[in-house]
Amino acid sequence: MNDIREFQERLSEHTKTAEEIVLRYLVSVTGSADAIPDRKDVLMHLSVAEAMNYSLESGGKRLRPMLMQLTFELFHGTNVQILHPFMAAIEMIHTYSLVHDDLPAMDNDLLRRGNKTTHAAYGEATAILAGDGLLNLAFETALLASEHCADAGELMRIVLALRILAAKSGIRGMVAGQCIDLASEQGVRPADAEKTLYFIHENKTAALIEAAFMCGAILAGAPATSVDRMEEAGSRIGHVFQIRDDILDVTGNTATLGKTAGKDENSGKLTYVSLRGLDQAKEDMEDETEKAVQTLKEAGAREEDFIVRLIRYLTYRDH
Ligand code: GRG
Repeated sequence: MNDIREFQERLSEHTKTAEEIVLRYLVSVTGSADAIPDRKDVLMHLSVAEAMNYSLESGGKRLRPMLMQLTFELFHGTNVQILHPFMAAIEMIHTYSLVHDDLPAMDNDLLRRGNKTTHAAYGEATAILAGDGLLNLAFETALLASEHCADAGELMRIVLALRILAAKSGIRGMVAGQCIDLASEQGVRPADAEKTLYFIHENKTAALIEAAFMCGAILAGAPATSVDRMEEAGSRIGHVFQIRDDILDVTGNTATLGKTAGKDENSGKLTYVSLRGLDQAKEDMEDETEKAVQTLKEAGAREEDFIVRLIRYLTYRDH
């Protein structure tokens, strides 16, 4: 019991730290409007900037920046000045994807992180632009790391981390997963449901988690073999995360989740639970977790390390 309480306390400290780092890089609402020529235009511009900050400030588990920081520490990284902009960048990319996913043309939801979705609060056009703004701000922010690199080796690591972040969130990563997910929701029935679902989860969910692990390792100066290992761990953890998400859609409630529960089940969507059943889904999630922990241990993590405890916690998270 004490163990669980101690873990929860450390989790909220880590969440607070990650959040504080991310929010340092919010866009300046009034400052960014200085160059707009006409008063009337300024209002639209201000509301997009405000909507960007609204979506970033509205909570969330801050899991991706947290995992990046823990991986950086696992590989004994020291220059946090190059890490922090990347932590903010990955949360901005994640947040933009949620803002766009909630739009009427996609998942069409009014509740996110316990708050109104961005389009529900600011209107659709503003939410689309806020997502676009966040995606670009992410790369602008990650590039700030280059102002703090100590030598040419560190600059190369920043470039490599940028490439990973761009690829994992783009058309060969998260966007690809979203495309196939949307197609399956629009009634395109895959010939091989299991393979298709694996592809969706690997890209829509796991790709960004892989990026978090890989960027943390790269920025800390870990060798290529360790970066590959972290990609594998990230992939497994991404699948665990998504299986848990699918389970929560069935067993969770809207108030705790902070988003609409039961949506996938009601729409007859292809999910891990609809494919394998609740019991098998739980079993598979636990197997994947063990394999992910093993990979982390091969990279030097110990059972008692917070990163390992966090990975285990993902199988029983309630939101
Ligand atoms: C719009 C290109 C584009 C992609 C959208 C993120 C996403 C892809 C869709 C959202 C729906 C969904 C179930 C995605 C799977 C990943 C996932 C579970 C996201 C929610 O992440 P959490 O739980 O969210 O970490 P918080 O709010 O805690 O940050």
